[in-house]
Amino acid sequence: MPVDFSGTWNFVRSENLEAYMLTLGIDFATRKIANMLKPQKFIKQEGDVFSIQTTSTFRNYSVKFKIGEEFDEDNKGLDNRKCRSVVTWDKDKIVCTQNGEKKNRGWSHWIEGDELYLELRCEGQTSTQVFKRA
Ligand code: ECB
Repeated sequence: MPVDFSGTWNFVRSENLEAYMLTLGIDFATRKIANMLKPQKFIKQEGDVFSIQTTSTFRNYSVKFKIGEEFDEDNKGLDNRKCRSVVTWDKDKIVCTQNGEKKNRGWSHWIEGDELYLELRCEGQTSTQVFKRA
């Protein structure tokens, strides 16, 4: 059975978000707020077409993509940089490469039990977020 990321996922914990945000040049006040958030993820997966909505009390962020198809991403409400992004499968992980001004930028999602993992990468920094099925 192929992995299905669809569902509602509630934030459990994160690691190293501060360092990740620093690499993106997020200002002090925004980092303080962002570090307090417990975002929710709403993922819809239909074959190789995904929509991922991240919501929080502060800001929301949505992205839609098809595996293997490059798309323009504006990161609006995050660091607001524009990227040319593409998501591919790596076994049971989805791996996003965000090509743009920042080197080695991207993220991966995978599932372990009833937990959803998100690894956010930028330059030398990696931040991990863990969510649980609602
Ligand atoms: C949308 C909730 C977080 C809002 C934080 C606001 C400002 C901080 C600015 C930049 C920090 C970068 C990331 C915060 C962490 C996660 C936001 C969504 C990351 C993302 O791109 O998720 C992917 C994979 O699920 C789908 O877009």
